[in-house]
Amino acid sequence: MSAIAEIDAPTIAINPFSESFSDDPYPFHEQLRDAGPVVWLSKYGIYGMARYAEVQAALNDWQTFMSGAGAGIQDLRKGNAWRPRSIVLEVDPPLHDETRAVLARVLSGPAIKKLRPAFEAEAERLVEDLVSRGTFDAVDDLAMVYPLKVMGDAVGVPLQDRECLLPFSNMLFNSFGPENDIFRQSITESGAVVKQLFAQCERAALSPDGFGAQIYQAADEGRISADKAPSLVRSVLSAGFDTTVAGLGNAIYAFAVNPDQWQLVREDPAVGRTAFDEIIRWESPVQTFFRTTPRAVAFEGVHLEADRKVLLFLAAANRDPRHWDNPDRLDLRRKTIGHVAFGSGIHVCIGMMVARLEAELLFAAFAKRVKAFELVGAPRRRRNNTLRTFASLPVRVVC
Ligand code: OVV
Repeated sequence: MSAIAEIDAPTIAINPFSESFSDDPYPFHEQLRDAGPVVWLSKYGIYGMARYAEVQAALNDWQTFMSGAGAGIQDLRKGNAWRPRSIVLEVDPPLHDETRAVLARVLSGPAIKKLRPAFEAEAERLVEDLVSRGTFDAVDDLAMVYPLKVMGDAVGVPLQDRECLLPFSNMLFNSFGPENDIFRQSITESGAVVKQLFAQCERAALSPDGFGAQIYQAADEGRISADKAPSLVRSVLSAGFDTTVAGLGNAIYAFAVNPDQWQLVREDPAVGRTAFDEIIRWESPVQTFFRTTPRAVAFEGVHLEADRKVLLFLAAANRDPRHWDNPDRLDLRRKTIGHVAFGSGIHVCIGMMVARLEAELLFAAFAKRVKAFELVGAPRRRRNNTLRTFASLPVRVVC
């Protein structure tokens, strides 16, 4: 028995899924961090953690903060969810390790290296076109276009079948949060989308040489059972598009409002290769994920009840002044190792090398041609229960 008495988590009335929180999460993040290592979010009856040390520790303790009850606010062990669970994100070992191993092989370093020539050619082509236009929307014309093209090709989704990907992800990332206005709206807007997305996970719908086909091959080889292949393809389609759309849009915004930092990218290719990690530390595409307590837990001297959802504020951890110097400042020379924008631990983003490659090659293509990005209209955010992303980002490039 511990000699130290456990305290209850302090209660906070903040609604992390409200419009005002989404408009500007950072002051709320500070309140959450300052309230304690663990807080009780009374609006939803869930715990929250927003400090770096605790978020990092929770991500690395899957026995205490499990994923098998879902990565959203809903406990997938109870009731009927609108979606089947992810068999990699929303499971614990040992099943997790088997499915993860298949994706790890498909998305391995050598596999990603092979994508480079095609990704580079497409980055050059797209950026050349955007630069010749001079003014464009960095969301509609860039952040949505590039991942759909290069990752769509890599997975093996036919060109004409890609429109469902972003509406599906928008809804899925909303569905990790509560059934609020934006969640309901994204469901109404995408009635047909779920069907299309699920159809796209079938073997016959995928090209014979992409990541999708390779997942089916793993089933042929007996490394996973055949029924798991469509579900793993769904994971790749769910996680591999809207996240990078958000990250790339946030990147152009970051460069537009920090022109000195864009100069660093232009001057030093090495900065360009690591810039994306600082950008997603600073403005994290995936703001939050949930875990669940499988039993009553003592954590950092705080008592947590069993079977409670725990909201991990990845984005708040990434700006915790207890861990980072001057965290609100975008500093592309900073050592970003340890940021949790890709998560951490056994569920750490398995596609991160693809995301980094997309960013690196786009930044390099722009660096050759563009002195500065200027906002030419008010950026508009796309509110989402999980993602921090833009709906529109009108920019002009100065050459
Ligand atoms: C990281 C992530 C986001 C959304 C969906 C999934 C994973 C999945 O595995 O389905």
